[in-house]
Amino acid sequence: MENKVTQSQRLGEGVAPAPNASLQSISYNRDACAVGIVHLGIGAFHRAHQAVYTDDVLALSGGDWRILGVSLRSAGVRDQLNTQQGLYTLVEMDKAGTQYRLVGAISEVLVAPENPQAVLGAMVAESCRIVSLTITEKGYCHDPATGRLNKQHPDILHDLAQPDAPKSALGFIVEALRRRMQNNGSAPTVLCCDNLPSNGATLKQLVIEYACERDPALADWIDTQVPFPNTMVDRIVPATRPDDIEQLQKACGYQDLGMVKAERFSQWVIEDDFACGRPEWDKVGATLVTDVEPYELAKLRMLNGTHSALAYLGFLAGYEYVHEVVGNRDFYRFLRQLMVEEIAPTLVAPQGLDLTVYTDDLLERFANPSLMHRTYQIAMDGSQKLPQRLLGTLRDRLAADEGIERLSLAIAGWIRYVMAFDERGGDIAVQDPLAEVFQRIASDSYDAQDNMYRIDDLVNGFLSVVEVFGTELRQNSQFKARLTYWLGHLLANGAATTMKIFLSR
Ligand code: NAI
Ligand code: CS2
Repeated sequence: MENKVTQSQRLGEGVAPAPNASLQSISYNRDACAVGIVHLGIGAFHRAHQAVYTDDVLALSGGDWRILGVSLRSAGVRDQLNTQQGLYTLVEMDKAGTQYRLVGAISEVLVAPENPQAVLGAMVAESCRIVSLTITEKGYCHDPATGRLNKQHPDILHDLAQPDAPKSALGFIVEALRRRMQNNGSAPTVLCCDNLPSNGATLKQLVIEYACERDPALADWIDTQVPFPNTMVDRIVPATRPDDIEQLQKACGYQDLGMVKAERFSQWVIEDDFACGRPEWDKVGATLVTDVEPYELAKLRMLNGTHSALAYLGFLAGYEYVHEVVGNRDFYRFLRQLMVEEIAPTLVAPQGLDLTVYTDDLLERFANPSLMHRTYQIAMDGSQKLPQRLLGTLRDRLAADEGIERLSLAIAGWIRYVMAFDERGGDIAVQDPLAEVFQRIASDSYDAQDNMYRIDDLVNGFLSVVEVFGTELRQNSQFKARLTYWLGHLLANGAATTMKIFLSR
């Protein structure tokens, strides 16, 4: 049986091991289940979330729903998983302890840059009934403020010039759909599982915008034939660190370079709109609904908005990990007030969700010390995250003439972070598609003679980045004033002292 693991050997080498009681193994015949899903973006989150739900369905009732993973960028995960027949370990950690389970839903991984035709072939096959994605917010080649296609994105320019050898997810999806239309084939469902607002609808609009550039008739076919259901996805899945691999080896007796770790909590809310079937995810804990919006807005604003706030302010204060930030009493109080006083009032809670209970549940999840979730990881790609995490909330608060102090301090924290130097004089390696733009704004706002930053220039410069802030926020005098005030404090006093100043008001 391929699902065996061996003591002090790599997972998948197939030698009968000494059974490890704490390791939940595969309980179904993987070879009896054909591939039915092609997943673009075979990263940690997919392997700890959608693939686990799908693995549970296969264990429950079988079916041709195995997953062909695709990396559109690099060979790392392919090299980790293909030598172990797609098998990997999920390590679930919380205060109740640690659980280990093998996940068998993934059949293999393809690396698109090495063989784009193999990826297209898998997406075009009639057996492919779902194309799903977790390619990060920046993978959509869109303007984060408007959700519209960035037609000047290098990958889009490449794909329009070489449509049969695409680089972008949009390029792969549209070329595959074109071939399926030409073959008079069935239309798959395209299932976005990224943290985007109205993620399915946003992706559909981007796909149609791109398809219009190639063939309006194709765009019409996609518009009428291909479902793009919205989803809300939630599980905290930090990037795997070398320590995690070592700890797994000590616990289970084998090396698994493709392992992933996650909190025990997991939630998946899916719009039930599929063209040619889906796994029975509702039988294994997912929630199928007609309207995902209330769930998605609550999660993106309450969890992700607060995550981003603590990532920037916590990193600046010198905290490497999320649990350390919420372990600081000042930061804990600030984050709880941010959720209760400024975010929750903008929401209509999904049926059955008490937003105050949700607030405390989120803070408890953030406090999980086992995850070792780095503030630096959450801080990346902020230009692609802020619009749906903090700026939508800000706009609603301004429209309601309600207070924006905590939101302003959080956004000031992001500006201070992307200025790319920390509070101890070190550099911050800002990971963001617009990092160079931010660097230029910061340097243009620096007064060498006085050895200080002109804060008005900083604020005006950052608010002029329309891909993040759109066009109207820079006109809002209240927001500009409060952003200027808190950015001034962060530059003069640092994040920890600024937090004390905030709480003492
Ligand atoms: P990861 O870094 O493990 O994987 C990212 C995947 O996206 C990789 O396969 C990478 O090749 C691909 N990718 C990156 N840039 C791309 C681009 N420009 N075009 C195409 N593919 C690209 O990250 P992880 O943890 O899997 O998260 C991925 C996404 O999943 C997040 O950005 C978020 O939208 C969503 N998510 C993540 C959660 C988490 O806790 N990690 C929880 C909820 C949602
Ligand atoms: C995090 C999310 O890295 C980040 O930006 O805020 O990945 C977060 O862990 C998930 O959305 C939780 O569901």
